[in-house]
Amino acid sequence: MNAPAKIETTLKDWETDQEVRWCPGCGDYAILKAVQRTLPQLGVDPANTVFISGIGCSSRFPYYMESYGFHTIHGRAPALATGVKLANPELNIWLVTGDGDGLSIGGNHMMHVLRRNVDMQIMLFNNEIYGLTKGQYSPTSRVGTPSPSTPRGSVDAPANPCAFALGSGARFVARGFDVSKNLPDVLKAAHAHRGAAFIEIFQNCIVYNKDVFDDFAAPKGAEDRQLWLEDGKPMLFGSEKSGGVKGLALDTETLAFRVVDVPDGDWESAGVRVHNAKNRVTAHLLAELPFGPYPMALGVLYDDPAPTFSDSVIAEHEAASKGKEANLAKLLGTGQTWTVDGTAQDPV
Ligand SMILES: Cc1ncc(C[n+]2csc(CCOP(=O)(O)OP(=O)(O)O)c2C)c(N)n1
Ligand code: SF4
Ligand SMILES: [Mg+2]
Repeated sequence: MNAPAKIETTLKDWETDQEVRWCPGCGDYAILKAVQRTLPQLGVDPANTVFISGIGCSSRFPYYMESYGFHTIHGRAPALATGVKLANPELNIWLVTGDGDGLSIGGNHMMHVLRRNVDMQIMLFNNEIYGLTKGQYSPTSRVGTPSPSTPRGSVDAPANPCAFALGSGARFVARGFDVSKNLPDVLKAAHAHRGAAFIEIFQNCIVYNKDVFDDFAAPKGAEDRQLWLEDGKPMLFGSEKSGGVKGLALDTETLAFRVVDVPDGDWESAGVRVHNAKNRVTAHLLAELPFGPYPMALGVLYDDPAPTFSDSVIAEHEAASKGKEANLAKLLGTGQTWTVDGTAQDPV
């Protein structure tokens, strides 16, 4: 299959005339701009691009993209998107979902789109709350989150979206956050991957879960609390200006990462590991790194392509139909058939 010709667009070409109905200051605005800024760099054609969402504040996204789009039903965007991809594999599909839409009601559908490896970019806006329905706790809310449905604080352990994606068999797993300048690079990497590319995007719900990501997303001291992964590069964070450069080394006894100091930039002597995005084991460790003792692992955690669902399904259909004529009437008359006599008034 030839790669589609690159199309020249600008950010403006991806904006719609719809009134954007998110609360002032919502992190969704920054994600929208990041996507609208990234698409021209990818050279993709709006006429060949589809944004498909479920239900939630995040799922209003397709209204604001000048492309094709479906605002579907709660949790079911993966099913719709799978159908769209099979019907027209040339389309560039972006699925937009939230932590509630994608991991509560739609958790099951999310698992299957990932394990089937349907070729699309999946952006899960994680604000750790149900924004649209006025702030109930979600499957990613931290223990102790007070909400209308958990007035004394939630008691259940949160799901980790990236660990969920890896556990479901995803071949691309990445993380970013709404206002990060690196978000476009994460989106570009996801688009370059053939297959289901899962991106968790931390998003500030300024009304119902304000600033819960500030511990790592706030600009002050960010270099100490964010580990931006780059394939083939040592896993380093911090700086000489802050508490010194640090890195992640693998403890082979406990099979866990540990934070090590990197004096004089000599990361090799400090035992710092080089990030290998094809290593599924370290991807799991990075997804599960507890924030606090460790920095937040961001960027591309895992990227190891495998055959996609649409390619395999289409190849199977082509092999099955090779040399055969397409004749629906003949097909319907094949095998066991019945002739039903009688009428509604005089049933047999
Ligand atoms: C079948 C069904 N059940 C429940 C709802 C109510 N509902 C709408 S959005 C939503 C949760 C959205 O949360 P999330 O996906 O995190 O999106 P956010 O608003 O936070 O972006 C719920 C429970 C619904 N619309 N349909
Ligand atoms: S409720 Fe939260 S997520 Fe929804 S638009 Fe407002 S700030 Fe954004
Ligand atoms: Mg949410």
